[in-house]
Amino acid sequence: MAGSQGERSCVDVGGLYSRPQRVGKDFGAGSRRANAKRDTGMTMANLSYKTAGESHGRCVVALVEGMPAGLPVDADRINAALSRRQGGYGRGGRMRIERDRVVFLAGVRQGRTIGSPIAMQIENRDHRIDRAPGISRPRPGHADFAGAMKWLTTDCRNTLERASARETAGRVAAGALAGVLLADFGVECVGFVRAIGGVEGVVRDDLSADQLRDARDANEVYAPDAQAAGAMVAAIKQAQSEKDTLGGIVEVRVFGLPPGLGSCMSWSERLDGRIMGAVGAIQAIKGVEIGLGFGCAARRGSQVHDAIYYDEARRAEAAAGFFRTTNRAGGLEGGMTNGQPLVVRAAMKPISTLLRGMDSVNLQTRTPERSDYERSDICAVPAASVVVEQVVAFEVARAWLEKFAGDTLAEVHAACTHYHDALRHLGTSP
Ligand code: EPS
Repeated sequence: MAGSQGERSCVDVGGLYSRPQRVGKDFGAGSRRANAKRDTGMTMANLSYKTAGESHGRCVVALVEGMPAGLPVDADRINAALSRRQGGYGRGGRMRIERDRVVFLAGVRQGRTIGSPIAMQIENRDHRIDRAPGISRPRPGHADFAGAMKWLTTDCRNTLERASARETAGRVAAGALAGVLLADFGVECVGFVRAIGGVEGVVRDDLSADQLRDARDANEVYAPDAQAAGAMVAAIKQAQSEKDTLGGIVEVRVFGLPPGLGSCMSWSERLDGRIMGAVGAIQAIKGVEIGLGFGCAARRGSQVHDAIYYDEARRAEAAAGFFRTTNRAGGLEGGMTNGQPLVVRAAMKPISTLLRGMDSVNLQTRTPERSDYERSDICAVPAASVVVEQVVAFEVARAWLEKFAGDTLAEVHAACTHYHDALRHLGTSP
């Protein structure tokens, strides 16, 4: 049987940055060294990231730790994600000023990661934080009011500078870097817009990653349903003319995942909870669901769960021949991937800065006044689809490196190969 202790410890993975041979997506038979390392009880830094930066400060910074050495950092891919985040119909004047591009400050040599923390910087062209006016009439829905109470101030400026969705440029840079890792294993995350302002598109469940991406990229609201996309643009124009804002629903599908990422052994290891937490922590997100999500509640079990089948001819695929004809679970059972595409949806509230304002209170005088207005977006749902896509990518990459740990990319490949080899032989004689 593949994966015995002796077998694991004697196979070499080759040079530091070399990749073991892969056979299409079946990952072939490979080294056991990464697992041998895990058997020694050696601990490795978890993949994690932090961001720093204020909306009108000098820059946004993302600091990523735990990335294996030897990953070619595809700056074009990261910049493409940053540009997509800046785009989408409904954005305000700020996005005509900014030109988000990543600058690697640390962690990379000759185009590859070296295993150290990776610092990425995105410049803010509109940096004027010291000259930006104070805000004392909090915008309902924004962080203004709660932040003023928390930090005992009548000026909401400090709070809003950090609460601003400008910070999501850093999350996208980190997620896109994680996406570079995932792409090396054939895993693709595709985020798109499902609904804006009550206009919902129809998106078939059986689209491939490429089909989904092509349909999404064909219009300026990132909605794969072209007809609905037109109606979404019209809805945004209407909201703008009424000095109002719009929210919507975004969806992310992750293709090419093996079973077994995440774990049911501890609540904090469950991948569903980790994804929901990370997505729920994105600015303006008020709801997150996986697969059928809230739709499960009114159905019977037979209409919720996905029956299991097996096809010997598909044994070389990532799920080792096991398959489902439905994906209501959204690719997760027991907090672990089950070999189906991961499906995550998130509800974004409308932007809280309204041209028409809302009833508020002047924190200095405590008299009723309309809320403050600052230049803002009318609808940032298309941008949010990119942010959620990248935040999900990061959580998946973190789970990936937990299961397939390694100091170098080559070792991560070796661990992955070993697992797929074992999976293909599950339940059969050696
Ligand atoms: C934001 C207000 C606007 C948005 C900003 C988020 O910025 P400004 O006040 O400078 O016009 O454009 O989003 C971004 C800058 C971005 O990069 O997404 C807010 O108040 O949250």
